[in-house]
Amino acid sequence: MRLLHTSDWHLGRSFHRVNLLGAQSVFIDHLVDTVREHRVDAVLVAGDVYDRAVPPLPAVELFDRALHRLADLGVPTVMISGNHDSARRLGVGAGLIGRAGIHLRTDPEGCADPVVLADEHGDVAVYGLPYLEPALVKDTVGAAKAGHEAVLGAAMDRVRADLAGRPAGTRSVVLAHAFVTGGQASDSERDIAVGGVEAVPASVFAGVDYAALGHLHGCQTINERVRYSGSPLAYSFSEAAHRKSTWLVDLGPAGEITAERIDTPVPRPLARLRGRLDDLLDDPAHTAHEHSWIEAVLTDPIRPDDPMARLTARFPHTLSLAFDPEGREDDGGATYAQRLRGRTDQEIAEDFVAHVRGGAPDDAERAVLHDAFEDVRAAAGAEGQEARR
Ligand SMILES: [Mn+2]
Repeated sequence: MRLLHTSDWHLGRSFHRVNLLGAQSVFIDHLVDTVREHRVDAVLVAGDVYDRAVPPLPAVELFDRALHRLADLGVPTVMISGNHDSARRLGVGAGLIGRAGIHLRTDPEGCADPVVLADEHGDVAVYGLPYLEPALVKDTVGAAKAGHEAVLGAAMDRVRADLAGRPAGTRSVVLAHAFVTGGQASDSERDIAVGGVEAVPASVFAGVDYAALGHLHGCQTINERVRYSGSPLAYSFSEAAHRKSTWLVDLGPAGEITAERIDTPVPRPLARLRGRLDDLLDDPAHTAHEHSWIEAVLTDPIRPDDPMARLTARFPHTLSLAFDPEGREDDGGATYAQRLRGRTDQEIAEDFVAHVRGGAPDDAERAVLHDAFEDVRAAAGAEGQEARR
């Protein structure tokens, strides 16, 4: 059985000031062409269909067109909600859409209720696990505690129990939206760590033939059977070196896996340039980037006049401009973004308290900050994933 694995479409997302809807529409065309040309048997979309809970209307319309085109192909599709989606909103009409062969799995309650496909070698049970927000789904999935590993582990226990009751030789595929240990993050995933340690070991997927993952935006192979497709488009300059793609996965008669990367269309390459303004404007090495989307960091010791206008004369698609003057050692030279990079909300808040008051928060104060983040997170997730009781 031939599967096409993709994720993290983030329909409605823009890239700096560029609206990406046109590029996202080109990706949908490419997806439909790939399904047809490679005779794909099923499409798997591993979450973050939309960029936000209430997406802009043009993104909803693009999704609607995508659903119609996938349904017209007559190729079954299984989709899950990611941490950016509102599971409840995305799931509206799922029963009706399912009759057209597009199976939207947004409810944690149904994680052990697979879409059963078949080929000449027998059944393939496809389990769609929507993004599982620990605090909200702990009871639904029967987890002992509210951590990412605990809830995903409990959901997978249910999957394995269901699979054990199916005919011998039934092959299995899981879709999940999670941060698996060993995966490489970029700057465009929304952090899911506030609910506890975010990383889950790949061993949580033991017992299934293929885990089609979403969340991390770089295409990557955790192991032969556990892979991320990554996003079809770059959503931050940290992805400048990514090769964007989908996975074409062949599932053999006994569950053997062979996978091939299919590159997605690139609307415009990305480049990160660093140096003095005059050097960036003169260096022939940068000719190849003249039509790229540019992130420039100027290192001139004294900030040059009108840098954006001068830079765009050579690089008309400059989207980001920052300054990092040479020879400045103290951290006052670091930009706000640089100082926040790689740090948790909790760490930033604790430093803020220490900065404004001149003393680090004590244990009780740290607990107050922690609870406040948890409350905000639960409230933000509640619209999409109200705990079912
Ligand atoms: Mn994502």
